[in-house]
Amino acid sequence: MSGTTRREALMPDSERIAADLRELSSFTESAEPGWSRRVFSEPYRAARGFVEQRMRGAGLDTHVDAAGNIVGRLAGRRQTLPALMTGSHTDTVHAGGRFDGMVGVLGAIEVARRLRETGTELERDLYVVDFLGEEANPFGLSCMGSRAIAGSLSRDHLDRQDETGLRLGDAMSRFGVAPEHALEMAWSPGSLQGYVELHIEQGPVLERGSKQIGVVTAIAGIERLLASFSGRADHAGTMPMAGRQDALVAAASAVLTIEREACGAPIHGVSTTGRIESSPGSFNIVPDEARIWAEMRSIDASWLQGAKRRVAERIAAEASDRGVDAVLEWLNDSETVSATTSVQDRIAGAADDLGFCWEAMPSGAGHDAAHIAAIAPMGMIFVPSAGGRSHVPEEFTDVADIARGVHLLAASLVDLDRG
Ligand code: HGY
Ligand code: MN
Ligand code: MN
Ligand code: MN
Repeated sequence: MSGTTRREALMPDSERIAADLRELSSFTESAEPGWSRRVFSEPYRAARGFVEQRMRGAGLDTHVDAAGNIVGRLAGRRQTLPALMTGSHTDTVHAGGRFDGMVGVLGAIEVARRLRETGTELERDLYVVDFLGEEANPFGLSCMGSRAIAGSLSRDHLDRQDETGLRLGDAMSRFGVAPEHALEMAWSPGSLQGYVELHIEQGPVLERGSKQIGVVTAIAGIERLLASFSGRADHAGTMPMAGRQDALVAAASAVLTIEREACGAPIHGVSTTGRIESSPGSFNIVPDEARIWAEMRSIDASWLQGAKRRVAERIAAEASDRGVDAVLEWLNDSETVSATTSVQDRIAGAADDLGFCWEAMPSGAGHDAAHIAAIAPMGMIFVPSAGGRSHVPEEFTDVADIARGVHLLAASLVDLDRG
């Protein structure tokens, strides 16, 4: 069968993908709007059971590794060759969408089905992975499972605590995984020929440009900040403005500093303060304590490091002018990572052969791919997000767009398999 015929033959079954997405989206934490399937939650556990069952139904041998990743394997002809890997995640943000991550896991399972149904036997093993805990979470560590596979999960990570004081390592143990072994389970560089992740774009670029496919060039680095402000409580009616040490105003000033810094980024930069808290929280008491949870991202690594430094200096100075102490704790989430040019070229070539219009673009969102890139040549395929919305109940990608992404994922993996 010629290359083109083989590619056409790998066209996925859209109805099957849509049915799987519907069923997976039924596992959600509450009656709130949107989808909530946080890492370690019961709906997450149940959803993983569904995913493992679908992997097996697609002919994948499955196991759960020490870090809690569900790993499915489709044996290739020559199993000593460096393997191929694809996958994504099935945890969600709180009140989020039903496509972020899911498209990459269910799409990869559909690829495995189509390879078997068309008798397309790969030279190499193909691994399909549902990575544990990709989303930001109360432990402050995203991409738990892909870090373990990449060998970048550390003991410090396992010691991170949520707001109840529960250690991440203990939460993993309660979930049935073996965190101690997760520290020693890294896949060796060279064990993988390539990793390709299919994901929704989560932004407006493809829709605005009327493109069907994004070929990802880089994944933004993410720096997260927990800033605490301590001032002095006073009577809100009697203390003159000039004499106040208002922690909440200092925090609000920091929020604007963080936003302004990103707005001035020369190439690419975004920043968000997702949460602010203050106490004592009464109309008539000047707040003496405040905290903000923020993050900054960029594909421009040097700008990101400079931005961290400038923001830290400015926040400290503005707080000091107000007689407020500021304590900043930075949590590096992930480094800026470039996709591998040769993998990008394979994806773009397959997209051309399939007649899909595509554009090369960076990812402002973080992904498991950013960590797997440490041990494998990495590429990502984006499909459009309606209105550019994600991490919200309105998140939507049309099944025809998803099917194009799955088709391209299959064709790209077949091309990579040829070496
Ligand atoms: O936050 C992110 O960028 C990803 O969607 N988890
Ligand atoms: Mn995601
Ligand atoms: Mn996400
Ligand atoms: Mn991802």
